[in-house]
Amino acid sequence: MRLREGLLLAVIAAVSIAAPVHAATHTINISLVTFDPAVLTVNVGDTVIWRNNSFLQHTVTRGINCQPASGGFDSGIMDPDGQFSFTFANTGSFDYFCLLHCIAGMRGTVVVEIAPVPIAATTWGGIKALYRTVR
Ligand SMILES: [Cu+2]
Repeated sequence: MRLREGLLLAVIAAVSIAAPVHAATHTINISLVTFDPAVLTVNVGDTVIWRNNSFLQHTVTRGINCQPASGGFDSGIMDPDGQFSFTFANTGSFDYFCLLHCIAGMRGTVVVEIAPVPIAATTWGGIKALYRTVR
């Protein structure tokens, strides 16, 4: 009986080992006067990189209706081939625009969600267990 309990504890310990956190990196391409994709959904902790693939200067400025938000991210002027990155630590919907071309409709949104918790199922002999991997 003690041996079986010990074995069960060992199995529980094995599945409790933390899985590595995999924060993803996403790219938004800037071409002419558009952000592509204009709406991007990511998970908390992910990083977004905006790459200026146009021949124009642009900015990535947090705000809505062409009005910068206080305390938001701002790339400043990005020259052609420049890039800007930002890591999203909180959930929410983050509107942004280009200061130079907002009137022309150069706007985008990053939607940040909580990463789904993976659920796994395993069977050992007659024991079936559901567990979540620790992130
Ligand atoms: Cu622009």
